[in-house]
Amino acid sequence: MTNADIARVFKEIADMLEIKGEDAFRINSYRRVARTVDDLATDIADIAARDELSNLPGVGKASAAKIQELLGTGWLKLREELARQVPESVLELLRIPGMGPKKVALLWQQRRIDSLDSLKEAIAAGGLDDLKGFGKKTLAQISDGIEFLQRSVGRTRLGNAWPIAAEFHDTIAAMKGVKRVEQAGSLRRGRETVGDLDLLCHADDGESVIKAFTQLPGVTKILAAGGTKGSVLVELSRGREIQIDLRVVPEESFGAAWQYFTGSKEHNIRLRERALKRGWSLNEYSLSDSKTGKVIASREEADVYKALDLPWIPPELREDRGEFEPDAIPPDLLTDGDIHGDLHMHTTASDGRNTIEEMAGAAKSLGWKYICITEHSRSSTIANGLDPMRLKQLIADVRETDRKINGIKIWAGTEVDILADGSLDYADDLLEKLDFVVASIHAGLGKDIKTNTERTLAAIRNPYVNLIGHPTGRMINSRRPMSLDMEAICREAAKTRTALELNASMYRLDLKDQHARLARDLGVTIAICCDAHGVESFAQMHYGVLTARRAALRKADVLNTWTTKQIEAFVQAKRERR
Ligand code: DGT
Ligand code: CA
Ligand code: CA
Ligand code: ZN
Repeated sequence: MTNADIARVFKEIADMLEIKGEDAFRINSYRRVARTVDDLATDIADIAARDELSNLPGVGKASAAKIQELLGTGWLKLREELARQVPESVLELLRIPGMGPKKVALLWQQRRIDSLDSLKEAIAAGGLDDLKGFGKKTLAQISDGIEFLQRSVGRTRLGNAWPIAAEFHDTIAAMKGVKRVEQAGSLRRGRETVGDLDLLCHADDGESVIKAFTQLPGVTKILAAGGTKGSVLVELSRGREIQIDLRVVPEESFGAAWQYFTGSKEHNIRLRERALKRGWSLNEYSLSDSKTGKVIASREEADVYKALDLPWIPPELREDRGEFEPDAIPPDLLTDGDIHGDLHMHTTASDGRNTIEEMAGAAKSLGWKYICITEHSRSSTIANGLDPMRLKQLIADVRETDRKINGIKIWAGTEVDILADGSLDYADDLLEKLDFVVASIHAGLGKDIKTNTERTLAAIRNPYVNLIGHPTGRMINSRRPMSLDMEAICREAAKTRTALELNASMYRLDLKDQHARLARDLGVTIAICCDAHGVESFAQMHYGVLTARRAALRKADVLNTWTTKQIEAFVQAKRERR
């Protein structure tokens, strides 16, 4: 069990206790443990092995014993007991945006609502109209939230699917007689969520590979196991599974199969039309002459595209969004290696887990040339935001660390809150002391499009604001985006030379691909940032790059591919513009 698994169990226990109406002190102690474990930089199993669990903040003897029980058996008696009392489907209600344990308790205890479906029915039938705390507006929001949840159900965030896909890829590649394994489907295209995983392989004995595949650890159900295709379910997290399809294909048609199973379906349809016009047919085996059956291309993916007078199209662009047009594929399409640093991150000074030195060290080992430390501002109290005094201290700390550490530039910045009226949480004369300013909206996302847009535009117009952080505020599968006039925002950003963020966190990916493409088309500079709260978050840069490639971003469109000097000039240019 990982730290995250253990934290999740403690959080679930707290939720279940709260839904049952137990006392607040007990509930909070479980929440505290969840937070402590989630924030740990070291593996909890190591701490347990050293018998040091009770040294952790908020972890008493009883909690330590529970952690030991979980690590030892994978089960927790208390959790199972509670689960018998509070059904899983009641816990599901917590996933509705804006719904907390107190509201769920009320619905469950007073109206016997125990699932998304029964809640939906009750609202439709007007059965909750007289329930205290559930006014017309709240009920409308809940209905909206349920619809959103049910639409996203079954799709897994790219960042949750990626490690599992990589693990299965490597395990299969190591099997006897396996010559080649590749990812296909939406994962290869870098979609923000994936329905299932698609793997292709070429092997001496397909049937035995499929058999071994269906018996791998983590498999919870075998859906199909034949000579050329196996399909299984694998546990992602408690109660959530993902399907993995493995297909064995002959070496001579590997390219055609890889092209076909990468999709998208819409892209494939267009490609097949092109083949048909030439009197050819295209399927997962080959591109061939319809009359004679002669194979034109099949071994390599690029051969298929080339025969159809197309350049090889990067998978991220295969969505039938104009990729067949001449010059649609930029020669300098962004790659992972183009990224030189990150401009949005947190340290222990606000709600991060690592120090400035540690973040700099990790960035340096990635070959990056600069980072910018951007702590939360004072309005973000739950994130331990900095008041002006603490920000001044942080600037001094950053400057000192920058002097001490060679080989990487460390800038002092902020992620300043954009307040309700569009003004910022720090005064201009304080912002002026910083090297780079990220401005983000963290509260009050539920307003109308005009209010949200005006609020964002006001921040863009501030001469010290260089980047708008996670512009829509969405959380994939859990929080909808703010409604925004994205075109107006892009136009103003381009005009004022303010960058927009493509937040690379797997929970956000905000701007999303289509918005980033619009921004690019309107001349906006994009910064891809991990919004790291610990050194391990830097690995998420890859999800940001994939999303940027889906938007056809070129290297020069992306601020953090620029040199240190160019970024400093970017900041200066906006300040001098007024
Ligand atoms: P997903 O799994 O919903 O995230 O999306 P994909 O794109 O991975 O779709 P999936 O797993 O159903 O199929 C993988 C690829 O196989 C898909 O992108 C294109 C190809 N494919 C599957 N079924 C069809 C089909 O009926 N027609 C065509 N042209 N291609 C198909
Ligand atoms: Ca798929
Ligand atoms: Ca599939
Ligand atoms: Zn942040």
